[in-house]
Amino acid sequence: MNKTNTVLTIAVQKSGRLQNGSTKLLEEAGFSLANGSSRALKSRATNFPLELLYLRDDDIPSCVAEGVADAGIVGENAVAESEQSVDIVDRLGFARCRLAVAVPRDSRFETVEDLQGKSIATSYPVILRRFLKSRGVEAAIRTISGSAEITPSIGVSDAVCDLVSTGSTLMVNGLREIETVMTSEAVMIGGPSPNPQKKALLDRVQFRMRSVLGARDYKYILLNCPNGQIARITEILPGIKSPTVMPLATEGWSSVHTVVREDEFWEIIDALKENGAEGVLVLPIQKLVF
Ligand code: PRT
Ligand code: ZN
Repeated sequence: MNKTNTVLTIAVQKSGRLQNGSTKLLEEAGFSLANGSSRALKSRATNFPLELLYLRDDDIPSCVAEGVADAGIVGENAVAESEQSVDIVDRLGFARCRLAVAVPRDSRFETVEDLQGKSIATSYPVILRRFLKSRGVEAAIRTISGSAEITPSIGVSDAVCDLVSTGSTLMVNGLREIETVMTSEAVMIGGPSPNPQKKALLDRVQFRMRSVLGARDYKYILLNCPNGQIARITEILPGIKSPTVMPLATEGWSSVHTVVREDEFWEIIDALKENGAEGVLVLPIQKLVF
């Protein structure tokens, strides 16, 4: 399979909000990651030619662009802020958040245009500058490495531009969101032109990761219904392929099995019940290979 000694290097966050999701995804994709010292800067998978580099998230895009790592898992916001030439090769669906402009709750500011001539504190000056330009707003950008939310209350800025997930940090700091600058989630990035051996390894890693990600969106569903309702139930079910129908021990009844997207399931459950479905069972799927 991997006859050369080529090893694929993926940079992941050493500690922080991306670390858990990155490790979980790689482990669910079947890579056994050695549990070394928490101070280790790299580790080798024991069952695949894969090495992980543990870095600060901000360093991951440049590390991939410069070829120190072949790929990386990082927030889309960090990729945009870095302006490095890397490709987003997969969207990973965790660490979802948005970069938003927020203002003091009682202020008169309603849109970013109201911040003309004002000051905005942020850790994302590159993205914010581009956003302000696109809206024709000239405002002073105060670059700060963290805790931007505190700056309006201590008189350092009129507004902030920071990451938001639940919104509770903004609320605690008396701030109100007025604009979404970008939405973000964890992404897999790749650098320019990997050699063919590395490309082949990266393809295998991506294939496995996509199988895990695909499975997260789908559920395996089983239900019982009278035989006379099978045709109607099958019409309602938006399965990947035609459902499996098996007779039950009870005369005149069948069990119907299929795979549906979780969001679709909630849309069809009422119609299933109205059409005679009983004992509906919904199970998680570990891997889904299309
Ligand atoms: O040490 P290192 O540099 O590696 O980590 P870091 O401290 O720079 O980043 P970290 O671990 O905090 O975040 C890593 C990535 O997680 C970010 O770049 C985003 O892509 C993603 N992410 C998702 C978030 C959040 N959600 C988030 N809520 N990053 C930060 N926050 C912070 C935000 O800055 C604010 O202070 O959480 C607070 C807001 O949260 P809510 O829930 O109160 O709205
Ligand atoms: Zn960081």
